[in-house]
Amino acid sequence: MANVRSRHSSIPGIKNQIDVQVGLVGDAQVGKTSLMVKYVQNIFDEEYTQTLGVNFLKRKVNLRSTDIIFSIMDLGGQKEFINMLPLAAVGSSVIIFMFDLTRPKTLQSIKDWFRQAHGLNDSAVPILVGTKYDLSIETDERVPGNISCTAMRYAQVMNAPIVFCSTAKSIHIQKIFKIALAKIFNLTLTVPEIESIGDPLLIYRDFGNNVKRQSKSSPKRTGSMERTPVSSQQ
Ligand SMILES: Nc1nc2c(ncn2[C@@H]2O[C@H](COP(=O)(O)OP(=O)(O)O)[C@@H](O)[C@H]2O)c(=O)[nH]1
Ligand SMILES: [Mg+2]
Repeated sequence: MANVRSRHSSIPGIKNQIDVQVGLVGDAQVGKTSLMVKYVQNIFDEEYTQTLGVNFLKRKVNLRSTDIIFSIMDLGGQKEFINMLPLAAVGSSVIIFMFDLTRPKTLQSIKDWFRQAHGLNDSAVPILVGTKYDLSIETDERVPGNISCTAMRYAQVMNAPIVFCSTAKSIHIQKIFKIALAKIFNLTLTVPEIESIGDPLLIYRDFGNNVKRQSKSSPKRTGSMERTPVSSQQ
């Protein structure tokens, strides 16, 4: 089990504690800070405040008789903050790669984010998250199929669970972190998967398992992100 720090308590009534660091990466304005604030404080604020460098917030959740302390590291998305990437990637058990479902270019950038973060830390569980599901269905009622299909191919190559979410409408926010815990601690999750194109995808059973033991020749790594065209339509 990589990158988790645990403290066992021998005092009755004091729970064991495990620290789990989660790194959020992705282009500017995809919704990293919003996701972190929503998950930790249950607040969604439409005002955009640019994140400078790295922010972090903590949230405690209970897993059986253990307190899990999530430290969520939120990286500024501007390219000039790429040198801060080690702060979000190194030491994280989970790296959440985020793109905006209304801006296909932000999905294309995941290739770079993944390459760089994976180079710094190949034992973290990757999770691919498409944000602003509410906005993406506003005009069309369904998220455009091509971005869903491309994102699914990326998830396959990254061996990453994939989740579409909306911070504004509270869709799948808690589930992202439940999936993270399930993958780190090898737990069985009973949350139903959502695999239909156009729906808010939630696919996790086959991806992100045994990340450390994943070899380059693994059957999961069937595609290449390089060969995957991403529509540039906005
Ligand atoms: N409609 C909608 N807007 C969102 C959502 N998530 C983030 N935003 C907005 O997108 C903008 C950028 O979000 P922010 O969290 O600052 O992005 P960051 O640069 O990746 O940290 C802000 O104006 C947010 O209010 C969402 O799920 N739905
Ligand atoms: Mg931010």
